[in-house]
Amino acid sequence: MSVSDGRRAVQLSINRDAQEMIDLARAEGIETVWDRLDAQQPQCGFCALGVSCRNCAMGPCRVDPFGEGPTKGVCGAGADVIVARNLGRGIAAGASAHSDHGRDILEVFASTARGETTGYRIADEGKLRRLAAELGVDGDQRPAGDVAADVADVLFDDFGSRKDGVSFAGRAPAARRARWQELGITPRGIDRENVEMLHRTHMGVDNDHVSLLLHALRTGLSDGWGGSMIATELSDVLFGTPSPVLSEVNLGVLRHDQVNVALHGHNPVLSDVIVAAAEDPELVDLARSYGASGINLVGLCCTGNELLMRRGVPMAGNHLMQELAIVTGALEAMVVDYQCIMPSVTDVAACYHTKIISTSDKARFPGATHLPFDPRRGAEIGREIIRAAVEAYPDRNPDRVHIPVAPVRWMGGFSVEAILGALGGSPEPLVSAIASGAIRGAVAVVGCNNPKLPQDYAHVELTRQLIEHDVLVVVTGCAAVANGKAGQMLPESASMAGTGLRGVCEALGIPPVLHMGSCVDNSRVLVLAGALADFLGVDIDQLPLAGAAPEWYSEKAVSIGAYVVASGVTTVLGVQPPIFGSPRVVDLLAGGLDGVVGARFAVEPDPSRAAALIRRHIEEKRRALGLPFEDPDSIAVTAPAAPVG
Ligand code: BF8
Ligand code: SF4
Repeated sequence: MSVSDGRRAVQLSINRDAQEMIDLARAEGIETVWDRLDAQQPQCGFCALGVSCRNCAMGPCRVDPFGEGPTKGVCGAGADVIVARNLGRGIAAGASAHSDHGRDILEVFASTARGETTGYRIADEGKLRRLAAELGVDGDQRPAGDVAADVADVLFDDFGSRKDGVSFAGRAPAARRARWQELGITPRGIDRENVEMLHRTHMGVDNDHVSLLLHALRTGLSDGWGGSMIATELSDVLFGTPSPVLSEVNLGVLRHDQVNVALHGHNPVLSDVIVAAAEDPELVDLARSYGASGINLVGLCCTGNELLMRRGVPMAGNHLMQELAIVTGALEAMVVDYQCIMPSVTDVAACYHTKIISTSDKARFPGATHLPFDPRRGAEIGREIIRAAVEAYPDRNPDRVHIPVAPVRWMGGFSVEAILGALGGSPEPLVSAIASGAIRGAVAVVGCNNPKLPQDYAHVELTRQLIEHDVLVVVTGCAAVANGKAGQMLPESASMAGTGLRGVCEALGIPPVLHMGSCVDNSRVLVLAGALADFLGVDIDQLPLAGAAPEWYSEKAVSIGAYVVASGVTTVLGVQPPIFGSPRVVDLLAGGLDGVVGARFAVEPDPSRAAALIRRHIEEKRRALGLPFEDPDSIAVTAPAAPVG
């Protein structure tokens, strides 16, 4: 095992919990993601530029964007086609991941409607009936189960090929829908767009990079306004629509004296029944019989966000904390569903008493205990999992337990319903605060951690500078967890904001950084943007909004970027996507797209520069809307609070 200590822990993460655990892992000879990144150096330059292709057996091929080597693959594809095809396939993988998660929720929802599940119920009947009305299902005077069954039928059709548009695309402003129609990128069916992306990228199908990229946007839209939105909306109906909730975050949420169970992954269908099982008196008594004072559930990544949003479950950490949570020696079990779960967790767990419990037949982990999820036995499986975790407690070695820090308080639960609720039921107060300039605009800071960057630095610094300059920030996914750890997500964090934003937050009792949920919940951001645009009678691209994915790593994040931009919100990426082997693709995504969908991508790894770029963009939008604006050219790059390391 190669355990590199080339870079000091303080260079790898801005958080003390991560730094201490990285040092401990090194001392114990346990390999982590940073060691493996070092071992991969130098990473392939062709792949980094997006100009390698292995789509067929005449290849693999790579083309030389500098013209010194071959400029065409064996089939004749040049850099433009290869880069666009690779990007399209990445977007299809990301959109498929989100949308298959959406389908899983839909299946449990449909089974619950038919009374076939245990441990599930319709938690938000009001939302169910609102969805029914929106989808043209008769929701009045009928039992909730019947309404839910009909809603499920309508949404199952969104996955197929029978429709001209997925149901929730109707939520986008009329001007946006007209633009999609004109461009031929209205998402028709969720599976259809993804399959068509794979078809088009087979050798010898779509050989035009512009056409490929447009379909890539359509594929992304089938995620944002399709699969992800279905996941969010039905999770709200099944598990409750989030409302503001206080909780705690970082590795300090683990308890010395309790059975600690981390729920990791993305899908709340199982984790929700586990929450109930952890309160089962028989299992709590079993934990006590082993000398523990109770059962402590904590979240990781997006399953953690789902549980925080609806249940206030504490959050152990984001993406780069999954191995380090095990290194605390305090984790009895890590229950995993799917997505973003490193294959290495079983290797790290093998060094401790920690059980990895896999729960999805789609996501198997050699070395894990597999307790597959079945909604008909939901409650029973939840108890089996908690029992397995409790039974690992006697094997814990107290001498190896190291819980590095005290937790930080944070607030989650800002669904669109909760935000509108805080505003008194209408977007009007937010719109007037933006119109007056008290709030300059709003930015969604989203996405992952990436070991190529110091963990959380870009999230926290970008957010710090935006709120300081009166830009409201909404967050999801691992970005949210970063901001939470930095203490930016409490009502009292309003003191970190500029005078205008601070005043609004204090008046409403909300943080300047609003947690909108997991990554599929970026669909909430779309709904909010659509509601603001509708309220003003404009299209989304006219609003003073932006997106940022400062530390993204996953294909899902690329899909999110695609649908956010295609919905009219310019987005800044902090990690370079593999497109720079084709100047034409770069020109289109970072420039030409503005004339097509009214938004574009930018790449800026430095958070201070990214903040300046976003603020200039927001002021441009304000100017175009006839609102008071600051001269964009006068906005300078601000020094960071404290450089990392
Ligand atoms: O879906 S932010 S690292 S955990 S991909 Fe993954 Fe990225 Fe985290 Fe959630 Ni989203
Ligand atoms: Fe090479 Fe073309 Fe096959 Fe890709 S599709 S591997 S570029 S021959």
